[in-house]
Amino acid sequence: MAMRWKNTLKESEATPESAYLNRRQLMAGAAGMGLIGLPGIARAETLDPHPWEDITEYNNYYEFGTRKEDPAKNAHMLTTAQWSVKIDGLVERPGNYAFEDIMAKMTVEDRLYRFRCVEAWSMVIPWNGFELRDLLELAGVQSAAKYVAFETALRSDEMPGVAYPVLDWPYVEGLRLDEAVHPLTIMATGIYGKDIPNQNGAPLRLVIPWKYGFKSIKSVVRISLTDREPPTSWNKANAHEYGFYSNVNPEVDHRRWSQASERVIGGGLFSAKQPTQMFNGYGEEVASLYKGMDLAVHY
Ligand SMILES: Nc1nc2c(c(=O)[nH]1)N[C@H]1C(S)=C(S)[C@@H](COP(=O)(O)O)O[C@H]1N2
Ligand SMILES: [Mo]
Repeated sequence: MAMRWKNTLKESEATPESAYLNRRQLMAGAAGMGLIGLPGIARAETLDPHPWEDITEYNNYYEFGTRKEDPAKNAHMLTTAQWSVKIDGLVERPGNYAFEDIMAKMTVEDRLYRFRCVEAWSMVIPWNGFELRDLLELAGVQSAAKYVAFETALRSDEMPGVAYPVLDWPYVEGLRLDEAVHPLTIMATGIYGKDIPNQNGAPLRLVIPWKYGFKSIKSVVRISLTDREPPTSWNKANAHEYGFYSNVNPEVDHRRWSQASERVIGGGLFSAKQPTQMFNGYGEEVASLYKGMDLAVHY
């Protein structure tokens, strides 16, 4: 890739929360920095981030319960101190990477992304995070690696939801290597410039903006490079409804509901509906990854 993809301001020029809420101010800042021509910046023009409350009080994090309000109530139980990520499999430098050591080496950026859940709702979230490819580079990916597997912490004493066999715990996810090293794919560590709340997947969670939300696995403790497509939690739970790819696609419906439109979270009773975009609006950047693939087969 010729140019490092950035869609918002650098951390050193971090925009305060109030400025995020003022689109004109945000755009004025971007114009001042001469970034308007970049694809992501142009997109920022039409994106209004959701309020902090929507992002942190309406969550899916089944380890803390299956109701949308459960994670905000229960996730405080999760201990995030002394966090480390085990990176293993087909890498040059396997080991336990302490969260602090990772953060010391990574470049944290602001990324304002659309977020589309497979349940047909959406939000716009101002993440802070680093590109996953930089972390993978730290561990050194071997040439035989083709996929990346991810695992969430499993702590029965801190996670009341894992007492119920809703999913086969721990929560696991996976990406093809080219998806994992795509510059849009980040490990998020913050929202609105604050540390990411536990209910959103502290201290670090994956975000792949062109895929359904369940691919964005929370509170990651292990990343394994493999040569085979790894198992994923929702696919194991119901393979007919949830595939490995799970790219946002308005033309391929869920078995039980349409994916053509989405409910925009917020606005109470009058919560708006909007048409869902192919690859959640990121087709320009990612469609080439799926050239020649039948996306109705590889859903
Ligand atoms: N470990 C884990 N990760 C998870 C989930 C989960 O239940 N457990 N839910 C997924 C789903 S379905 C969605 S929509 C997003 C929600 O992220 P948010 O709460 O930050 O909006 O997290 C995803 N990551
Ligand atoms: Mo979801």
